[in-house]
Amino acid sequence: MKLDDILISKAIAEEFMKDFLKFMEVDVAIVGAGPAGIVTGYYLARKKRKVAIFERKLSIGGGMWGGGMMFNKIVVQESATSILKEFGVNFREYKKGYYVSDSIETVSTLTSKAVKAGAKIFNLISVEDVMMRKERIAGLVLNWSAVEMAKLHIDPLTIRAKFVVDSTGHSAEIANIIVRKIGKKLFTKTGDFLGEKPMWADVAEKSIVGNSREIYPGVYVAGMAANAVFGTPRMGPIFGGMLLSGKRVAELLLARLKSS
Ligand code: 48H
Repeated sequence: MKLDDILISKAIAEEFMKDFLKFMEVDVAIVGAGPAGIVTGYYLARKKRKVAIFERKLSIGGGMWGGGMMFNKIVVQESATSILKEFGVNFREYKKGYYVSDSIETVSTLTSKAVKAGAKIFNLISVEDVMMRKERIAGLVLNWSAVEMAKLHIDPLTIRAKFVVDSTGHSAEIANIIVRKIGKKLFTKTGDFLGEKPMWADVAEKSIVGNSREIYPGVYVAGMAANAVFGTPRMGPIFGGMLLSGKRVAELLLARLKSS
């Protein structure tokens, strides 16, 4: 059989567009495919929720690939090893309570499991704004990252979501958009974005699951962004909190979706 160049192009364009149209209305739209966003997507998709993850970069996995300072190992504490086990990621005990896994294996396994569970990941798309309905966020405003990078004046497209998750990491971009455009109305002590505090792994990892929750009607925060929103320290290259945070937000959303 002779290969037809045009059929190859049509296959890509048509199949992508089918997916894009299918995921224009979702239960949960997740911003950022770092470890927290991927884990959130996995637990939602596993329960048959329609979930799309939008990632600005070409690569999936956020800050996990590089481990700590490009030594591509990550540390996970005891309380999160059950998640590694559930995903089938290999790890070994370094010292009592400190477990180490290969960052490449971890990112690729989390991603593969999330996609196979049904979470749809769109890479190279940046979320530049939110869609608002009354006092609630009801969707995301998307553009190609290439448009963003080239600073082209091209209008975005919009998707509808029952709930949005901000898992954009240190920058907590969705929380910042809300404060900038809507005012100090986050569910923090002052309503403001409180900002990440300096390194303190123990406090950071103990706080992150509690910080992983709704921050504005219709918007939840997971991962590093959760500590940034609530003014809690960073934790360095220990990733248990990211996994536990993603799982926690998925559990909260599953309960909300059930009751809505
Ligand atoms: C689309 C976006 C947008 C946008 C950002 O940084 P991440 O890996 O985030 P987490 O929370 O899953 O994991 C944090 C961890 O990697 C980390 O940085 C740690 C533990 N640091 C501790 C420390 O002390 O430094 O992933 C976020 C993803 C990235 O891939 C971004 O490209 C993406 O979100 N993203 N995607 N639209 N507006 N903003």
